Amino acid sequence: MTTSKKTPATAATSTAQTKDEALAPARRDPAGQHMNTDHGVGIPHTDDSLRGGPRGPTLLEDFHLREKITRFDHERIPERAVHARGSAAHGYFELYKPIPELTKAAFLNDTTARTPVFVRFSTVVGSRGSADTARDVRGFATKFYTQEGNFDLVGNNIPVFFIQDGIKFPDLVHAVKPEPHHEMPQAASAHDTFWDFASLVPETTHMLMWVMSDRAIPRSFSRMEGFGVHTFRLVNAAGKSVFVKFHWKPLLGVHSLVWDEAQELAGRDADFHRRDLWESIERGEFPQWELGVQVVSEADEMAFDFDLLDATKIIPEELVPVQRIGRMTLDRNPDNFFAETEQVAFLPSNVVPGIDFTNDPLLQARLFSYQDTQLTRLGGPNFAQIPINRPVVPVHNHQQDGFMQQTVPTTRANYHPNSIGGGCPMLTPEKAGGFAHFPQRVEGQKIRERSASFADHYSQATLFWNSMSEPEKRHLVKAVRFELSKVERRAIRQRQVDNFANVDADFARRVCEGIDVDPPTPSPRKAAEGLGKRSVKASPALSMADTVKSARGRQVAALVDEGYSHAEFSAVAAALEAAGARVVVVGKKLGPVKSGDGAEVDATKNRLTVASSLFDAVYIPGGASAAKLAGERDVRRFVEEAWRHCKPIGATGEGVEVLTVCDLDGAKLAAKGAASTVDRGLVTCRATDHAAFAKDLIEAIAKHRHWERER
Ligand code: HDE
Repeated sequence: MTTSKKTPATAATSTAQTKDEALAPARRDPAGQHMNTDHGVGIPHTDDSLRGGPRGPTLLEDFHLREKITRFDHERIPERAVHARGSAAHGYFELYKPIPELTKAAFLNDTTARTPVFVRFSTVVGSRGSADTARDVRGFATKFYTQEGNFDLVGNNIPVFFIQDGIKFPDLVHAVKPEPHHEMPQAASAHDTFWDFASLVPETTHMLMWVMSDRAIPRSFSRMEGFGVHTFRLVNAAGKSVFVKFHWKPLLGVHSLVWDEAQELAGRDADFHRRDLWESIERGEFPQWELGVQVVSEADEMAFDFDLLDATKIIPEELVPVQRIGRMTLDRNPDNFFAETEQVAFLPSNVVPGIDFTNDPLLQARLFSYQDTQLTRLGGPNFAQIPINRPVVPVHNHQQDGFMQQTVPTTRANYHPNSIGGGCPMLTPEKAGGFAHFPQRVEGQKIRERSASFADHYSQATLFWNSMSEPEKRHLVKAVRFELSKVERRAIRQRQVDNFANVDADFARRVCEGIDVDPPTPSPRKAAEGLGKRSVKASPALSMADTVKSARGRQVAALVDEGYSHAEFSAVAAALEAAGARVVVVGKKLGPVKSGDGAEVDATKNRLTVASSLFDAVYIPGGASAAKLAGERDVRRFVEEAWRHCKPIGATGEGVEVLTVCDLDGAKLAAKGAASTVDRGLVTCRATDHAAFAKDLIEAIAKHRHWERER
């Protein structure tokens, strides 16, 4: 990672490092080293405890045994109350063009800088050991180690939140977590307490639409969007402020799994997303996102038909376009999960000069909560000194003591003002990079009251529904029916469908099918007050239908057996790999598989451990192997499952015969001698020229899924 070529002239940045350099002294490499205790004494023997004779009692004086067991006993720290399961990566952010008119933040004005970042993705509801593919919101938290201090953008992959005021967060989380009497279900919102709360709190409706949509089962972290959710402020050097929403736009587009596949993956590979992130970085396929901003002037604060301070609302991109201002690349996996991914502490209150808060009542509560939670989770107030949390600029202040202080202050003057220490550390004037809060005018009576401008809980839920493609609508309806089918209390199901009747009559009617409720009647709704009229009826940007489509990073399972055609396999595999896909050879057994034409290939997976759910596409080459594959039940299952999950399937030569024994809803296969034939993402070819076939298969893979197969 390179350092900024230009360091802003602030007192605080004089000896700043990159994050990689900052982590260097904390790295502990045992290579070539002898083992010793925590107090530095060499350990000659670690396999037997100290005993009074070979069959005698263990002696208390065995300090090595005691240290080893005590350290083990205390290896676990409390898991995060929410977002417990996460995976993270290091990377950097690069700015496209300076934006001094919007903000004075140095890292948003220096195109020569590579600002180090550490990003942690997470699910919200499940425990640390739960599965990656649960239907859930994903956390998308980014720590920018800027030359002016840390900026933490602690966002989600969904742009709105369930509640408008932070005071309801404990209620929401209690309701969605496993039920208190038996701690079930794990990592799932499909149970009574969640839908009881949701149906009683209609402000959840908009977010419910997102969580029931395919957005809540992403294909990978690298294929999901990120959002800062709240409206923040940017402040420029002249002290002028604008409102801003932050976005992360994935360069690979936004893509999701199908629900049946997500459930199967939870068993096949509970680490599906974690592994994808890790392996793609190890392979050098670095996930990338563009940072986008939606900017609204102070004058337009009340111009929209929603309140900018209400975190259950988006600003439709068609009203305020997203300006892409820079790009983030994740290029390095952590050295150690606990030290980095587990100990990282994100604080929405970590901002740098030029970025500031608004009065969003959800954001305001977060400014307190995250600091507070780390005190227990990381054992005291010195958590900011843990290597992964330290800024890359040196820290000097009079905070002191507390559990696990990691620095040794040498000054006698631990207060301000002082003369004994020469007045140091000196204050950092605003002009030299000191943070000055935006002087927003504040007045009002102390009241516990929600603004009337927050009262409309349905219009944007309707906007979301109206913006979906038909397959997306279908999936959303199915997801709600799945969840409500698991709700045992009929009254809760009824109340929820009555709420959904306010979103769209057709949606509510479709949701009701088969879940034993009466036809929905809309629940009472209120209109928001005191707002302008700027709005849209549909927002194409909300749909995933027109996202970036690419074969890059796609995993293709090649099903081979003895006698496969190496000529066909290698021609197609080369074309797929040239398009950025990765071909994984799946055999009956691991190891070398002999082809019918001399060469051989190494099966790195066998059908005992993998299923089509782990891949984006399936390819079956021709050769004598085809007859064997056609006779195998697990091969038929592999192909039929890929078909059901709407995945691209390709076969060449005799490989097409394998498809004839599979139930593929009568899909059209290539006739004898025919070149590439395509039917609903099923690409087959019986000719010898495979260029057209490979092109069609790559196109089918880039499309991600072929929803036209769904019944
Ligand atoms: Fe969080 N949230 N949250 N949250 N949140 C936590 O902080 C909280 C909210 C988000 O990878 C906790 O360090 C309150 C919105 C992410 O380490 C906790 C409220 C958004 C992460 C907490 C919210 C988020 C957290 C648990 C309502 C999207 C994981 C452990 C006022 C903008 C960060 C921790 C990581 C984690 C509190 C609402 C995102 C308990 C009180 C809205 C990505 O402090």
